[in-house]
Amino acid sequence: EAFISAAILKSRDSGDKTFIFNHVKLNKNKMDLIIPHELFINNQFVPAKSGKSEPVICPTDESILCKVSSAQKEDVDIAVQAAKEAFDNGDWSRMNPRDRGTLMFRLADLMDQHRDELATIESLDSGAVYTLAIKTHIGMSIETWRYFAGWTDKIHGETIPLNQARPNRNLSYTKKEPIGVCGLITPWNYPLMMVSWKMAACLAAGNTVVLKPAAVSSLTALKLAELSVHAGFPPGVINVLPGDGRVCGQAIVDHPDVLKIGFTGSTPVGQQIMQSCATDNLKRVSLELGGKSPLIIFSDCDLDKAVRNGLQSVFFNKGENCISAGRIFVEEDIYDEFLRRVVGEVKKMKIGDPLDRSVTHGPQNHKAHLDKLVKYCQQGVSEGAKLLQGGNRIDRKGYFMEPTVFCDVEDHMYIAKEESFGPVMVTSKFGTGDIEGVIKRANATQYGLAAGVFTRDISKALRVADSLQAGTVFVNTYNKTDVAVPFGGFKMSGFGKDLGRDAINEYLQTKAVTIEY
Ligand code: TAP
Repeated sequence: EAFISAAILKSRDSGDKTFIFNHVKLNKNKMDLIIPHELFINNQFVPAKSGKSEPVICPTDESILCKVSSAQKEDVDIAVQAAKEAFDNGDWSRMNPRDRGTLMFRLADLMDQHRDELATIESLDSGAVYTLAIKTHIGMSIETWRYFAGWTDKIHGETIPLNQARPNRNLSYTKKEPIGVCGLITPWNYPLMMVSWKMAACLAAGNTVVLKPAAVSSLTALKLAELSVHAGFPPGVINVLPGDGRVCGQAIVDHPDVLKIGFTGSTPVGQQIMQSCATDNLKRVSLELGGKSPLIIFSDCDLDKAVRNGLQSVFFNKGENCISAGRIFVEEDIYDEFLRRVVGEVKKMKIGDPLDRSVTHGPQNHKAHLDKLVKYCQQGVSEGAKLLQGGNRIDRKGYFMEPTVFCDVEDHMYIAKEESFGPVMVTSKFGTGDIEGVIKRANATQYGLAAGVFTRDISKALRVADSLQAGTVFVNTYNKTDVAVPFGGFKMSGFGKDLGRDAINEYLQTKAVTIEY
């Protein structure tokens, strides 16, 4: 049972402030962890008004790490009020954009100083392998804050020439203004990174935030909130409400003072959110949703590279990766060789405690997800797909799933159409030279998040990249995302971009001012 107490922490930034909050103290991974576990509103950690809290389960050993307060509608009302006050009347709204950037840089520096602690918490909470958590979950989060901090003083409009109706002259100019209180709702696969992708862009644009992280993995979002106080963010700018999506998430989506929703999650929940946004106050909305990304491997590729990337395209972060290659199409003449090599590599994967530096495959995020994956594999088998490797829960404590490889998967099968969001490779072959045929099959999905192609023929690669209906296309690589490159889907994978310059525009509105003189 975790130790819970009120504590006084010296501000690690200035040394002269104290910040008092309830927290859980754990010693894991040879370090002391300070984990806030209450709602974060107006720069204070507070329990839910109802007193409700939910246990946080460690997927590695199924132990309870701590209990986290669970926000209800009444807590949402208080947090939105705080965010509105900060936007309308607080220091944030009066701040020079460059000072806003300075705060964000300072937060990034604090995250960097706490990188090991954040990565350990992420690993315990989500099952992410520690080495990956350091580099990607936390590392890319830090880069994201720095990238968007750099945008704060580069947000500006245009001057537009008008017809000069004599005797008067006219001038129009545009301004890019923040929208107001934004509700951000995020999933559990890269908990801190999904939060950072949205929140950094949203704050850089000058908005204030009410965030609902995924209920099952909310600890690093709360740690970020703690660090934001040390960084010096004014009260009400960042509010973090762990809680149930149907209760807390829906209350944010329905709130009349929230003017924009940034959502990452499943397509059905995204559709529900868009409907709610339309019926209430016509909120703006950006949706990063599910995917079933095709990866096409031609026989003229660098096969070593294709095997390496093919494995990463599926098993990276135990498959809990929105751009994970949901279908791999391999040209007939290298199909058997590709599968032989892939299965050989999968057998070598080290499965175990994600805090062990030599482990490459940790537990799935939570039990319900693991159960879904096992059923997904059973359905693949029952429909006649050939199971080459894995397919079952591993017989040990924790939510471990065998890395799985299916072959000879036909287009009509469930596993060819639906996302697993887990470590399940779904492979099919295509006829030698049938470029048009494989493009058609790759595009025959409701989703359009990402896609990939491997070939040494650059013209073929670019022609295929042009034809793939996806927001991100990788050529001779996979999973290579960067904070400066816009990220987001086509079709039912949603709309609106995270990352890059495009993401800033998701959180701005354009005002045109016309003057006669
Ligand atoms: P969801 O079940 O859709 O949950 C996402 C978030 O929405 C969670 O915080 C959830 O709360 C909340 N939510 C649920 N119902 C809601 C409602 N009625 N109103 C407001 N919020 C609500 O997805 P998930 O299972 O966490 O994540 C997996 C899915 O996310 C996959 O389909 C994956 O492809 C997608 N994903 C996409 C991307 C991008 S960038 N496109 C990135 C990562 C993941 P709870 O905590 O209660 O569940």
